[in-house]
Amino acid sequence: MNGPVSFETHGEIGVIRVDNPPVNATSQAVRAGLIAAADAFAASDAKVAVIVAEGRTFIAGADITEFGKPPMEPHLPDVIHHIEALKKPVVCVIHGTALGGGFEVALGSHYRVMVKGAKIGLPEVNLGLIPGAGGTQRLPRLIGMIPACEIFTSSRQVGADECVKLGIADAVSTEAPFEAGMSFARKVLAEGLGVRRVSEMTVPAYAAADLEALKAKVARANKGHVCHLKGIDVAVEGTKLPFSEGMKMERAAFWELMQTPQRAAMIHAFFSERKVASLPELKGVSPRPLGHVGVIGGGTMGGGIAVACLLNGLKVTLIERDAEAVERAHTGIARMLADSVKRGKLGADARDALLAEKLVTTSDYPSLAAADLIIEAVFESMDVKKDVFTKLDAIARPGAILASNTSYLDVDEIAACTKRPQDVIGLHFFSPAHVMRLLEIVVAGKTAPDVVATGFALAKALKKVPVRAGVCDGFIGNRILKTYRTAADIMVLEGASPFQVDKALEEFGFAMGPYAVADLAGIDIGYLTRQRLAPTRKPGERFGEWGDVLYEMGRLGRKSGHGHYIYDETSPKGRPDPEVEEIIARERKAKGITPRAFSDAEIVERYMAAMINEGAKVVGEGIALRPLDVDVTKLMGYGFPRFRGGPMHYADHIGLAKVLGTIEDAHKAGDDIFAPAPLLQKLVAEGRSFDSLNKE
Ligand code: T1G
Repeated sequence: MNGPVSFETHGEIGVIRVDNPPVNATSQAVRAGLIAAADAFAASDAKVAVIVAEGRTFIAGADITEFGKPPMEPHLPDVIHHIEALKKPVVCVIHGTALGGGFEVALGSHYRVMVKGAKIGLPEVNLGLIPGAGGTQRLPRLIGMIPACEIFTSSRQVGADECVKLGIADAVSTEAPFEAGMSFARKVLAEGLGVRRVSEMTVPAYAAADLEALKAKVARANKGHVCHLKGIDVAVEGTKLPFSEGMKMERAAFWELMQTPQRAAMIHAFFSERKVASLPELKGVSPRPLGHVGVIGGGTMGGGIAVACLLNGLKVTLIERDAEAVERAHTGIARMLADSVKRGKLGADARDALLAEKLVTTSDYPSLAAADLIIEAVFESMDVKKDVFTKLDAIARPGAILASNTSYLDVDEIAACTKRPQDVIGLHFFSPAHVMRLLEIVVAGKTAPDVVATGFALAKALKKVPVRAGVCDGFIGNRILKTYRTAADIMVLEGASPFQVDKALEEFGFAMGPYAVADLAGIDIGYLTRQRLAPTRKPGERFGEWGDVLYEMGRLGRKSGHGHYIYDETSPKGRPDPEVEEIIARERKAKGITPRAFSDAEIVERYMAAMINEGAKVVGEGIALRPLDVDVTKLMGYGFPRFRGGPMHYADHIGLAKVLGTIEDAHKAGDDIFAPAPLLQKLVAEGRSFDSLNKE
């Protein structure tokens, strides 16, 4: 047999081998190959078959590149049914991550052996789908309704030991995949084990209350998403029917979801998070060494960066200004690592080894002389940063990379205070730096290509999602944030309540609205930003100033128990403070504004138009390479709802002409933030989408 699936016999054991790099996705050729191999097994003298995959993982799912295209036979559910219906037993060997359709192939096998370290999962909900090849019908029969629904609605990966406990796996092997399969097949032969079809099992009894509790938890955790509860409904109702009828129900629901904008958005997000790291400028460019990282500043950001590096095997030397600050930084790092131990992400011994062997905290700059990369994470003041970079320039070894974690300052200006501007780059982490996956790689005018490549290599090492950004105030994320925050403020000045704005945007899918975010970040942050921007404001530029009033009243947001919202034991998540409306009313009056009503729809439309328009400016100016880079930035760092795919994908979905219309209408009031982006105008004139730029 040629193609990605082969069949061979070893004595009484048949081996069905899948080899479809990079992750053995069940492409059409794999599906057809599995059918042919199953038939070859049936026709052979082999008494038991092993399904095993080459490469780093068993089948990692359906071939997502086929989504959105006309489905091609054989369909995966039919392939799996073909395997399950065989009259001779089939053993599936799972290594790496058997996800989605890959795990469903395993469920259609009669036995499952997992290689140590292997995991299974049903992550379809991350793509706006549900398992579509029997997962909702077989898994509840195998392990029970509640654990099955928990697995496919959480999309979590389940390790081999837990799979044995749940009844998913029959054994865990320390052998390599092929040998593990052969050993288990010999056991099947020796014990005369026959076929064992999951589809012929019945769902163990479960308490309706447990199901309702799970549904409530899933609904809370996935506001706005459709697929999670749909999957539970199909699992519950489908398994009450004969298996073939349940499969029809699952298939219908799967194809219904396949047509939704949510599925298109989440597939866009999936591929964009990968494509964002592939840049033409990096082709063939090798990164510099990256074993030893220096961090300057042990505060929230510096400590978080140090922990991110330590958790990913890098040696860290962290500098603080004096012994007390060094001690404080070390304590902070130890606390974050202890939290990782508590959450089961790190063993206690491993934590101790990191602190003993991989971390040095000191006030002695010369200890950075051997560092490969030094990340400055001190106070957001250009003078302070220039002082640090001047020192670093003098002690860092030749070829060491000097990076700033600045969130908006000019990296060109920072580079210019060193003798090695080619070695200077911005690495903008997001707080908490050891948790948030976004990393803006800010490329200054003289940054060398291999320094850029090293920034991307660092992101990969830290399991972060890197986005290349050019130098401007706020780079990609914060620059766009400033615009849509101002758009929200202008709507509040014109009559909307900040609480209505938050509610409308949370209904749209944001985890939090802009004013709840302002409370969380700290009203003082907003105050300092307005102070910083004051000298550059144009006459007549409209912006909200009630935040300054709150600041002067000592209302710093969540950290002081009072901001736009009141946070106390009766309302830990915050309740609107009516006094804020009075403060805003006074500001409107002082500015001669007669308030008008806003609908929730208009709030969302205007807010999103401002975000999209600024995104188009950022792409048009080359600050972001492609619209997908803007999408990834907002998805990974600013809580943009994943089921909408990012602002630029969302713009394509609602139509760029509509967005431009909203912008032009808003611009009539004269606010610069609503000046139409030339790129948006160009695309509308040419009848093109933002996505058409992603393919270039
Ligand atoms: N289809 C096509 N290509 C895929 C793919 C897939 N399912 N998964 C990964 N790739 C590509 C990816 O684009 C990248 O390509 C390369 O493989 C390495 O991926 C019927 C309908 C498996 C954990 O959702 O979670 O089955 O950039 O960089 O970090 O019910 O890939 O190299 O050209 O992510 O080692 C369900 C999605 C599908 C799994 C490996 N399965 N993949 O992570 O490598 S829906 C998934 C992953 C389904 C059934 C339903 C990860 C990984 P390139 P990578 P990685």
